[in-house]
Amino acid sequence: MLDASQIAQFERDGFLVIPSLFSPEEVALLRSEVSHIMELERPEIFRADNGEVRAALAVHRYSEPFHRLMHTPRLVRPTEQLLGGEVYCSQYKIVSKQPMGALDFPWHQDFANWHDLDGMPECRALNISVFLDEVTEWNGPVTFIPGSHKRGRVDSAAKLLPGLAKETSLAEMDLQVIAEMVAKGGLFSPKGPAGTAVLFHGLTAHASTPNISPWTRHIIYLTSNRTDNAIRKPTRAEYISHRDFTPLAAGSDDLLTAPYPAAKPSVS
Ligand SMILES: O=C(O)CCC(=O)C(=O)O
Repeated sequence: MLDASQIAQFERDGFLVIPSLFSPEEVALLRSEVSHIMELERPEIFRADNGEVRAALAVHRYSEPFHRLMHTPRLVRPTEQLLGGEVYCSQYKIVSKQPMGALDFPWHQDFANWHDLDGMPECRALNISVFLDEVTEWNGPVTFIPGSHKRGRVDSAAKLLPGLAKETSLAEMDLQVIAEMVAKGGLFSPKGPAGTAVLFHGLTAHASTPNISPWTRHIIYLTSNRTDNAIRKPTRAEYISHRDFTPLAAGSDDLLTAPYPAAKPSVS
């Protein structure tokens, strides 16, 4: 659970970093699963024309460790606490930045797509991300504009990006608005070891540069939306914006490392 100062920080900045939320053992289990997932050919795995993976969506549907991860109380409870009620999983993905890769994410607010492409009524949704690799200034960290969520939804223009499914795009923000937000709030890129988590508001402006390092950068994103704010008019595939509005139930805290039926977790 978050304490009062963490909640105040989230409300002030629009994001909150939680160092070492997951242990090296838990991270190792998830990383070994990622290496299997990145080899799969499935519609949920988005690749650019040059073969670079941008993201693997709906990972809970084909990976038991990732299914368990989304039910760990360390992810579910802070989200419920910040959103003030029961939540369901509206999107769940691993975003990949391959060594020396070309893929980036221009400045955007996630709520723009949730609202315009999925019909989410209000911004009562947020992301919790977990680093699966150490994130440094070189491997394409996500950069946030502190306090930018307070400006509300701003104008954006749909931009097609390499490796995104054709029915989706990125809601790129206007450069002048970004400059004004940065003049007020500055820039901040959370960095740190694998296992670090970052919670961020659906209206917080963020972007990420390509990975210029020889190291991979995988980050998991669990997007949770309040069940009373479920999406009304989805236009994207179900594996991009989920229609199962069942509240996320938290399991036991050792869920991830508890014994698996097979000797080794595997993807199906
Ligand atoms: O992981 C990244 O580099 C950014 C991902 C992102 O901004 C998004 O999925 O909205």
